[in-house]
Amino acid sequence: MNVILTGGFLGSGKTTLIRQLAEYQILKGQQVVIIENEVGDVGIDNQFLSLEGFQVKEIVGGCVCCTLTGELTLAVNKITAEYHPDWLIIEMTGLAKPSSVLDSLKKYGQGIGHLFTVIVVDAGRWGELMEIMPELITMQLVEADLVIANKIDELGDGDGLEQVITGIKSVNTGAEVMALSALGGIQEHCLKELCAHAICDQPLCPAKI
Ligand SMILES: Nc1nc2c(ncn2[C@@H]2O[C@H](COP(=O)(O)OP(=O)(O)OP(=O)(O)O)[C@@H](O)[C@H]2O)c(=O)[nH]1
Ligand SMILES: [Mg+2]
Repeated sequence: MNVILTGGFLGSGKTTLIRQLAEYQILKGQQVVIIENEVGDVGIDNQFLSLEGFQVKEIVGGCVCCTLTGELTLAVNKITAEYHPDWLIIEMTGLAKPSSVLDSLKKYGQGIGHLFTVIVVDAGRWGELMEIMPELITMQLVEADLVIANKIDELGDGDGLEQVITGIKSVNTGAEVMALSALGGIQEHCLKELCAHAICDQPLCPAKI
């Protein structure tokens, strides 16, 4: 089971990405389970995704990066034992810091092949968010294997795409950056590349599925 841990600030486009990613993997004949974590007692994203036919497990009422880290590990191990899917996609809350989740999954997660971290950035609000909450955005970005610079359709007069990419690279030199607009539909070659990266220990390896 390969795990894609997805993070990024509130409203950056995590669910919009995950919906298309899971759909692509299922079309390729692979089994996918999604874990949705939401701070409130009622999960919205998981309800929509379940209605759309995806296999979704919800963890609500707290954040998997702090109070509910144990719950996440238990859920992952249960999914491994019961379904053993090809892919497990985890959506963290927008305020989650991925490092503790990664530590916990690496120590206690069972049946995990590759563990790949994708951080989604709202490119249209890059300058604003880096000004208002640089610590959180930085803590998310430093753990990324791949950064999705999303909402490039919303790049306005402020930051240009080059500035956003340079900013991301200055925080995490090792991460790949993919710029796109998830709302308009992610191109298949991007989804293919993302999946290939997720199961490859080398950066920029050729697509495998
Ligand atoms: N303009 C634009 N809007 C987008 C894009 N991707 C997502 N959105 C919109 O941004 C809003 C938030 O998207 P979500 O996918 O729910 O974001 P999220 O990161 O899962 O949000 P939370 O789970 O609440 O943190 C929705 O209204 C999406 O339709 C994009 O590429 N461009
Ligand atoms: Mg979401």
